[in-house]
Amino acid sequence: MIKQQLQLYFIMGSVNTGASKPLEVLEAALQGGVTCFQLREKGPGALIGDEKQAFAVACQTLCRHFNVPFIVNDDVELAIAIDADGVHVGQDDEMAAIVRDRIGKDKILGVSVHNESEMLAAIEVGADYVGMGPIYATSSKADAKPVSGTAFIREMSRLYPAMPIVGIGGITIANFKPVLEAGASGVSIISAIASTIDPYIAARRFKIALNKEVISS
Ligand code: FQP
Ligand code: MG
Repeated sequence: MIKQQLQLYFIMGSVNTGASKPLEVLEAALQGGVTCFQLREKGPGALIGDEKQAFAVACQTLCRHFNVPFIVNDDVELAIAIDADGVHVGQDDEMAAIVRDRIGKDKILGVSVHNESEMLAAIEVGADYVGMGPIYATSSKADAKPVSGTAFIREMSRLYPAMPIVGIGGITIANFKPVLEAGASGVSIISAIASTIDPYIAARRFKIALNKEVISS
């Protein structure tokens, strides 16, 4: 179930959409077939406080309409306040074990991992999926770690096949295949959907290409 939902995991904040309106971009991406959404409202110019919460609720409403899980990045407080479907945390955020306690076992918990000990810790806290990256060079995260490639996905998916993996960082329609071949259930996309002229077309193209991969594998 969660593995299918990770297939085309769209991530966006109000600062990732250039001249386009964020909610219009999200709606287009949902129409194009993204299977999960993470609100990542951070970086210069990001909304805060009540404005962030109102934007989050608007995104959540759109996601509900398309039956797509709505995940909040970093901000556990906000996720609980608006009853989001889940939270994604990295190693520098609130500890995953505490987040799991706060959100309960029925919510989706995603954790970023970069090595096997972080992977084991994520399994132990009952993470529903792990994010791995940056697979390729990315411009969406100023403090991104060095590019990891797909080797770590390959290794972890072999050792821990029950834990769903999503690849993130610099993924495009031209380079996503090795991520799935390495064992990821899906790919996370920011720019290649949010920063394009037509996010509907971008999402649709990903969707069609991903479905082809599933059939041929
Ligand atoms: N994987 C994923 C997901 N989502 C993310 N936001 C990250 C990794 C990165 O805390 P983190 O998480 O290292 O950085 P930031 O909070 O700046 O995004 F798997 F969902 F694709
Ligand atoms: Mg984080």
